[in-house]
Amino acid sequence: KRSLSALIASLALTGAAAQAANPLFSDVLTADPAAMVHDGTVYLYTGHDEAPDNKTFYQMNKWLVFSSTDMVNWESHGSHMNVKDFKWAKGDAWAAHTVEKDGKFYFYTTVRHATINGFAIGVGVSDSPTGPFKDALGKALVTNDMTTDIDIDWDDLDPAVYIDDDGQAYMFWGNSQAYYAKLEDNMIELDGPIHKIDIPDFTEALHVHKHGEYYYLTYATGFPEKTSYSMSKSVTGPWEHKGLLNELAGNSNTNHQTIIDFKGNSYFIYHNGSHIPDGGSFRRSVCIDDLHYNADGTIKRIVMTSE
Ligand code: FUB
Repeated sequence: KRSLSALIASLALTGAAAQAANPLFSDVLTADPAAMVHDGTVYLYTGHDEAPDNKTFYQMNKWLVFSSTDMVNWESHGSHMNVKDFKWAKGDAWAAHTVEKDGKFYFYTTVRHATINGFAIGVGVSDSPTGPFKDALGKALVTNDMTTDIDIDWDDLDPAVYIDDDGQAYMFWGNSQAYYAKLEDNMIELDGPIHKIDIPDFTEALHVHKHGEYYYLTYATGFPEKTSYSMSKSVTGPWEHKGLLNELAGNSNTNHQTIIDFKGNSYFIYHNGSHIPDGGSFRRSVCIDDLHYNADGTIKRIVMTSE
């Protein structure tokens, strides 16, 4: 491994964005990253893999939050929410996403519902980006019985929220079938119907961001997962498919991304199974790599780095 100072010096020479070595944290397992830029700081929300090995399945009970003002030095703020904070859920602190509106922070997350079959989406709320967050609704925002036209119980997961330039918030989510719906001004109710999005080879991990005049819908494709993306001039589509953005993330069958612009650079944040000595599909680690746009708005393939 290169030392951090050597890494920063070499990045300065090549003109690349300075960032910490991958994987980001060696002392804790992190998965399903979602980043929010707020007041000159990046807040990184992650899940926490607790499976003892890579043969069983996910064991995830709480979420973690970290912050940085330079993408190199990261401060841990511990756990901002536990799946037990959602009294109506029975476990599975899976992928989540945070946004800010009018000084409040909303944490949209996947959990397994205790009484309605399948996954569901809950909302936490806090006055601080680092929490603690509390259950905003006392019930799920979306449950599996609200999207009954697809006969699987895991299609209501991986929420990602995007607030458009006019202040209207949209929530995207799904597995196998992609969905979106408007959110009410209060951010904790759906405003109108649930729409389907048809994108090729969609698996999960929808994420929406805007750069310049384009909206980008990125998502996990296939299994083991790569990352694909589509572009549009509107947050509600139609989406034009642009192909692969990232290859298989080393040693992990999932590849869950979030994309931000921060202090003049763009970043692709994802997870892989590179944790030493026992990383893998159920023991994942968040990584960060540079993301570059072409002049026509398309995105260059991500070059994953492992040191
Ligand atoms: O972490 C559990 C699940 O794995 C997430 O909800 C998916 O996006 C995949 O990363």
